[in-house]
Amino acid sequence: MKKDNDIDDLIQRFKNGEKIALARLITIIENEPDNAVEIFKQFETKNNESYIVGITGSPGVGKSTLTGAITQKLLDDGKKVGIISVDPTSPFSGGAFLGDRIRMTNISLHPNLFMRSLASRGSKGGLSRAVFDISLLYEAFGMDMIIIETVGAGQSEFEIYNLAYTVVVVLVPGYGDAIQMQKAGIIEIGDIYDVNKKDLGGEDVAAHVGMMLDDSVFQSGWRPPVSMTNAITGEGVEELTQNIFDHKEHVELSEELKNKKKNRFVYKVKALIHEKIDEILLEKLVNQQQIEKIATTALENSKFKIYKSVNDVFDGVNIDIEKKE
Ligand SMILES: Nc1nc2c(ncn2[C@@H]2O[C@H](COP(=O)(O)OP(=O)(O)OP(=O)(O)O)[C@@H](O)[C@H]2O)c(=O)[nH]1
Ligand SMILES: [Mg+2]
Repeated sequence: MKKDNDIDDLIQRFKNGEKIALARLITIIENEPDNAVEIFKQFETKNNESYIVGITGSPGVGKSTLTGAITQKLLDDGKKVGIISVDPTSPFSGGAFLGDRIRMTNISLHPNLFMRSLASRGSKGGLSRAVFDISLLYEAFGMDMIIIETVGAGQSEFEIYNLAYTVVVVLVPGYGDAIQMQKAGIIEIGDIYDVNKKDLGGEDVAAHVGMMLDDSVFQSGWRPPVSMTNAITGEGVEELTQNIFDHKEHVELSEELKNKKKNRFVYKVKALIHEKIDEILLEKLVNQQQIEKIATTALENSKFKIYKSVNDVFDGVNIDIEKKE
């Protein structure tokens, strides 16, 4: 546990808008999730709202470059932006992060921008916890827009559509045919599609996506638009950014935003309850020492008994949980 006055001081500086205090608080929450309660308690009266955009797509399609280009536009409009980049391919939190850093150096010093990269492994309490907690801190910090960049759709530890209000799916030329896209579940999750690297072609990919969208039914009344960009030169980025704002307006005018916000919290509450249940059960049923004992006994005697030994833990246990009213 951090000393209370440490955290108090950081919170004060955070409330004064110091980016360095935001960075420290993120680090504390990532490494010592138990401190989250202490930290978030301080924001009880705050009710800041950020709009959350998810940018997803296969490795190397240009998500970071695009994020940089979109962010530049938002900063030019005087918006405060928080970025969270998740890189599941990097085993080290420093790895791909460095590359992202280099691509974004020209804007990363902007006073209205804050960015954080996360490796998919290594966050205590899990990746989805870290992403959520950082987004919550960004909201407390007064970000207008939060952009979450994550590889892939559906394979990540957390699903981007549980957190973001607008999901942008980024594709590239030569992505493959419509069937592959459908198999990858890509057509279901995007609110917006973008074919990046248009300098290398990609009209066929855009046409395929368009055709598939034409065949789909959109109950929300929003038909995902398809744009083409060159993230390096910025060509098409204006249109993509406009699409994001159009979708934002669409969800704001309907009930959708309310549902999305609720979904984001339902997802989080479930995760937190799972954590608590794990904690309680481990405490009541078996402690760490007993777990280790079962493991060593199995290793020393018969490793094939491991299943039985774990089952034995539950043998005759009466899990009598009373429901709170
Ligand atoms: N030709 C071309 N190259 C691009 C374009 N956009 C990005 N790139 C390049 O594609 C490579 C990958 O770009 P990133 O922005 O790192 O892609 P990413 O999707 O964030 O990559 P990961 O986070 O590693 O999955 C870099 O070398 C970029 O310079 C584009 O529009 N055209
Ligand atoms: Mg990236």
